[in-house]
Amino acid sequence: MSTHNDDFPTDNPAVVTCGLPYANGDLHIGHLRGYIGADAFNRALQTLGQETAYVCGSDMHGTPVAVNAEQEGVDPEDFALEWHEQYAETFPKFNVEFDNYGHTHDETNTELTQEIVRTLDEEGYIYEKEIQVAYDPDADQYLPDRYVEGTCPYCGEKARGDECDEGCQRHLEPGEVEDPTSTITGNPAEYRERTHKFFEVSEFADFLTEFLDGLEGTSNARNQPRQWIEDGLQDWCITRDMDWGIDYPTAEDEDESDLVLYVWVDAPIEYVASTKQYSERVGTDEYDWEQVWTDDGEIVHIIGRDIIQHHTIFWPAMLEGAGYNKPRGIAATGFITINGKGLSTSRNRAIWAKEYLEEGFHPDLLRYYLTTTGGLQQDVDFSWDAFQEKVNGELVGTVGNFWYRSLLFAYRNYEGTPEADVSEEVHERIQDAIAATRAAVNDYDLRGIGQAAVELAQFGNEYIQRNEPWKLTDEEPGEAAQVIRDCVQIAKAVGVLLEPIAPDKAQNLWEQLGEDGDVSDALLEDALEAPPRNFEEPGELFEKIEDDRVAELNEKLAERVAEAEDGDEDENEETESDDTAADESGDMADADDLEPLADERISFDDFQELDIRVGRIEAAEGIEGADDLARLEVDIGFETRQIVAGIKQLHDLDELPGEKCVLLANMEKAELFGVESNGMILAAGEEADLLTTHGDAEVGEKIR
Ligand code: B3M
Ligand code: ZN
Repeated sequence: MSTHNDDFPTDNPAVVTCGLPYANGDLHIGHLRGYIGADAFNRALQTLGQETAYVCGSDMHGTPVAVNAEQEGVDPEDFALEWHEQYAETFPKFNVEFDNYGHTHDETNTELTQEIVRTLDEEGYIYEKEIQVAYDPDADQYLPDRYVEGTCPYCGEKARGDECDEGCQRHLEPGEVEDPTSTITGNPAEYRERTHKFFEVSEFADFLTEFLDGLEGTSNARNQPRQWIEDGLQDWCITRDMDWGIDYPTAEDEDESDLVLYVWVDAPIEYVASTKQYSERVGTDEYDWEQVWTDDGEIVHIIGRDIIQHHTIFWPAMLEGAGYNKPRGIAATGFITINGKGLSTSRNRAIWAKEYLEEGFHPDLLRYYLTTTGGLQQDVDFSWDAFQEKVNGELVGTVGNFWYRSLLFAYRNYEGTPEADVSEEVHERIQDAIAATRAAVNDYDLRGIGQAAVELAQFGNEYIQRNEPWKLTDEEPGEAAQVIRDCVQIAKAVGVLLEPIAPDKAQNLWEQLGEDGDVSDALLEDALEAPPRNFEEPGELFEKIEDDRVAELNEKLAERVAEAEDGDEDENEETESDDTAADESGDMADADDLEPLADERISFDDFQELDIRVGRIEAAEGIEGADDLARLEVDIGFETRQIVAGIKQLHDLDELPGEKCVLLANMEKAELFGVESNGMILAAGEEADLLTTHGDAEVGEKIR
């Protein structure tokens, strides 16, 4: 990872933020994935001893809110506030604990936004330009952003207003959407000339290139923007013809502007405003927002992958232009699917926050599932079956089982922690787990954090099994005490390490061990501190999810999706993307979008000429200087091949080693960016979905 930074923990205060949810609808698993991930990451930073604040707020403005409020016939402010309050109540139920949760329409954000825009203006980064703006004559209304739909000029996918949400994910400027129609009346839009304000993003190309060189976080967020800079940066229209939003700031002697700021101006500023509110509440001695944002703070943004451009281009340019500090790390989450199919709120194929809680599942189970399957960057598929398997296997079977048997044994035989020293072996094993956690945090590797804890519990189970203390209590009481002393220490360490992911469960364990205070205040090193001498009889902390429960949940979900489909039949197929840290992706390409089938037939002999083999990826790394290319080492049985593939942006390269793949072994050799490619990996579609085998085909076997 390219970084010029000192490792966490540093002496500077940090702030962790999460993309602001639009205050316009129910929260679901796609949202939760981001907020839980960021919360866990923030907690993990704290276990390293990093001073941090975790802040966020509701995104109240823009057409995503205005359009929905209008549909319900309510005032956008009332509409957004109601959702805001609901979000503020819901997050803590998932142990997502923001130090401050504000909203973009509050005074702090309004003032700060206007101040920042004024500064950008004074610094000469804002200019006026006449542009063509879409207008609906029947509705007698301009059509900013989501009021207009059409075709993306870059990739030809259907786009709505300001985003190519189903295609290339680019931000689209006003007037860029081709064949625009009004979403209010369905009429083709007219164009009218209007004067708007522009922010000179193009001035920041060199700054942004350097900024990206030092940026930490996930590879998607660090790499994608390079391409956009290479393609040439456009200036950014920062005003809109609508009432709902923050007014464009004018000088005292000027008339009030009839333009509001584009939602993407004031939304990220809420990161700063929310930090400021936190600082004001606890006092600047305790946490100084100005130090963080203008001096030497460590700023980490966790976002959805559909808003990378806003956070790696517009936002740092704004911060630089206005004299603020820039983010140290940006992590962007991947796709989320439900039973292998794209999450879709309109099709009711989603797991809703409310529903999960009503089903009575503990929040830490979902936290565990989402963070250990998805980390910060990887795609997540949720199914109740996989959820059950993970909970029953890892939480009940490994962690819970180890905790319970260790503490119960200790309680029954010693009324608590036996009087003995922790063995060298166990001390070192815990130290290794601490080191693994520390490294994972610095790599923005949330899965690694969970893994360090669970693997330690696994070690604990093996340790008991291997030492069989139950056989020792009578004959070798000293040895038995030693083994159980070790187990109690491992149990405590697993609790400390698992706290970022399962904070309630870790706290329960903490209390069972007779510890005072909060495990969330513990540092990683505390995993090595002895627990109190005495504790009470422990209870089990995790409960198995039964099969009939899963069957019932599957049925409910299937019914719901079917109902939504029935209701949809007469209507035009509507695909919906989400306004959240989540991404939605359908699993079936539209037949219109598919490449036509080839007319010409080939002979079997022709096919035989293709030497297609099963391989296993052994190593994968990005090729320096090439935006899309990765260098892979692929074992094909006889030998290991070096292959160059255009998958750098599309896959998490760290995830590939160990994966089976399919490759064309007798492809002509080629050299790309000075690296020889000896074969070709087969993949499907724009996202380069890698082909693999599903049975037990061995590496090297031929495909026929
Ligand atoms: N409100 C939601 C989204 O596009 C948007 C995020 C703002 S973050 C500053 O994911
Ligand atoms: Zn596009």
